[in-house]
Amino acid sequence: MQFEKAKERAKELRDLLNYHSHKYYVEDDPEIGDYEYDMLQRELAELEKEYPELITPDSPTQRVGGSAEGMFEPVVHTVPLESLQDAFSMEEVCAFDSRVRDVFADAEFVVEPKIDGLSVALEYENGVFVRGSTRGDGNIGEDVTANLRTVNSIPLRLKSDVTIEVRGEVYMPKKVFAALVEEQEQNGEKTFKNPRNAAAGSLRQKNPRITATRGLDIFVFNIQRYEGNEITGHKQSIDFLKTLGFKTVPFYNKFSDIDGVIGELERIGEMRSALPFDIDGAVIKTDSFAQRAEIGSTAKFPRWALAFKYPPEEKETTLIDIEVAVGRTGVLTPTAVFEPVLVAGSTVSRATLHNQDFIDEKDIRLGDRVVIRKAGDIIPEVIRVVSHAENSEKYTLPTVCPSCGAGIIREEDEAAVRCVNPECPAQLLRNLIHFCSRDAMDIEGMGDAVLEKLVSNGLLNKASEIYTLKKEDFMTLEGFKDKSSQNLVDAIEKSKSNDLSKLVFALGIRHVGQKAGKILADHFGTMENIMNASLEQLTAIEGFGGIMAKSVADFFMLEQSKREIEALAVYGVNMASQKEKIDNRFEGKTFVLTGTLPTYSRNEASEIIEKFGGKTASSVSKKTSYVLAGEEAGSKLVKAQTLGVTIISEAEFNEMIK
Ligand code: 0OX
Repeated sequence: MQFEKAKERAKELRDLLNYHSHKYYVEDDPEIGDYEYDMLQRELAELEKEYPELITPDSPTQRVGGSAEGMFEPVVHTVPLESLQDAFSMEEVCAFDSRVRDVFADAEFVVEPKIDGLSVALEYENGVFVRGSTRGDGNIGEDVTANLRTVNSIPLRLKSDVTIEVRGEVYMPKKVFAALVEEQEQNGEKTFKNPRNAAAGSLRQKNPRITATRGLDIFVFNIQRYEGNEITGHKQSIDFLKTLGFKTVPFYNKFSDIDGVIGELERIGEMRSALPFDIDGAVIKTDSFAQRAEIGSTAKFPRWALAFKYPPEEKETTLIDIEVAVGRTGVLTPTAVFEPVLVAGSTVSRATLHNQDFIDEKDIRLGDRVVIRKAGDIIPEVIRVVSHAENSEKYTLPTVCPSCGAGIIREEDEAAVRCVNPECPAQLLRNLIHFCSRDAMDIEGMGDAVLEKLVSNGLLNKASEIYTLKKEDFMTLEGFKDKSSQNLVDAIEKSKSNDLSKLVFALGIRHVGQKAGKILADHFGTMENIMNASLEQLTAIEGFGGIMAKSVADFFMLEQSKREIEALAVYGVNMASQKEKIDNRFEGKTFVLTGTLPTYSRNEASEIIEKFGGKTASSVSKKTSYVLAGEEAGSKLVKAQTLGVTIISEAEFNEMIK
């Protein structure tokens, strides 16, 4: 390539890689797969090799891995956790074999799976686990001992009292990942993109209790430091690690020639999708430690090892249909329905198409030949169109709701289009399902099928009506007898005493997941306080974003929402948080804050007033109950004096809230 062209492309690649690296390491939200990233990185490395003057200090090729970040104590690795040189073709594998054989014609290789997780170092003193750390940049990592202790497959005591440091890969099994994503979706939380990101996020939790719930696992594959010197090769070392009680890489076969190695790479490639954990390749390692020492390392990688990367499996199929479903919040979600294909271990026939922008960007049309892949080896996605069907036309989402026929709108700054008809039956059913679900009102037995029957029989038109249902109503439904109907009535009754946080989540306010529901309930104590909260007050809550705050304020502004809450209250549904005992001593009182208070900020003082059921206003009037005045109070104080409004100091205020 010409120098000018190369220079331009190198800049483009640097920018791209830096962007994706930030998405991956910092935001935990990658946009492209590891394989695509590796390919870009490789292209840049090749350009830089041809034109070394193109290397800049910020080039992503100049960084081996992610660097350690503040939150955990740094750990200096006495033996660095080296990284591996990648290979993407069998030619590169053969070239590696030749390089090693130039030094040792009789070299033997061990091939093991390359687990797609996070490398960690585990230190044991006299058989006891004393410290665990992340790889970091290979030289300095982070102390994550407390979190690693929660990984059940990491032995806290070894079967022998040895002092040893080992290296392994912490990962999240595919099944655990799928369950976690489902849970996150249900809670309206952001989902992890793949098992590796989920493992990284879980291992870097500040609270080890959270890590403990994440089902992490480990495979140990290396001795970093060990005093005993009876071990002379890699295979033997893994056998030894097994006898100490470690869970080691599940297969590590030895081969004396490259054909054997290639056969094993192919065998692992075929097994890949059936394995219960993600791998992103296979590692080829020279077995003999003495030979390794002679072959040596470059500044970045050992010369005696190679990582062979498998491309993500892709399959071509025909797009038969695009189904459009109406979600709980009215969003129209298009789903591709294609001829079933076997990808990465299972047959898939559907994949989300997200929204109109996604469809437009890829120009997806009915009847197209499309390429399917599984993101993170799990979630099917359409990656591109191969060819359009004859006479095909651009696809546009329906302009009316497929469920109720009402008009569709697309809000500013949103990729989604939604049906805004509050009575749309598709939304109603989804809302009801959400309302009764376990994390919401937890009404056992009120599942999809029952709710669907109740709605289609006209017995249920809104969530509050659940509390008007009688045993006889259920008895009219097919399959319901005396006992099963009574069980449902009892479950409904029981849900009335749920904590407020469950009700807030159950209302299905956009952007308000389980966590936000709890924050609101804890912060305001009662439903009334939440309903009366101003946008300002909502925005000021810690852990509450502007979008959430607006969504809550908008929800409670609707007459329909107010009526629904009123009805729920009338039917006896609990409207108070159990966390704080409600104390409404300031009910009906309005405070005006002025000047600088000695210890409270304005926000803090307002929060206290609201917690006790009072209100704050910005200007003084005859209706003002108290003016809470601090230093340098100005015109408001004068006005209060003129109107005869009681003026109190912070000390007096403190007396009132005692
Ligand atoms: C893995 C894996 C990672 C030791 C020498 C260079 C790299 N992710 O499964 N790294 C290594 O080897 C280290 N082996 C592995 N199996």
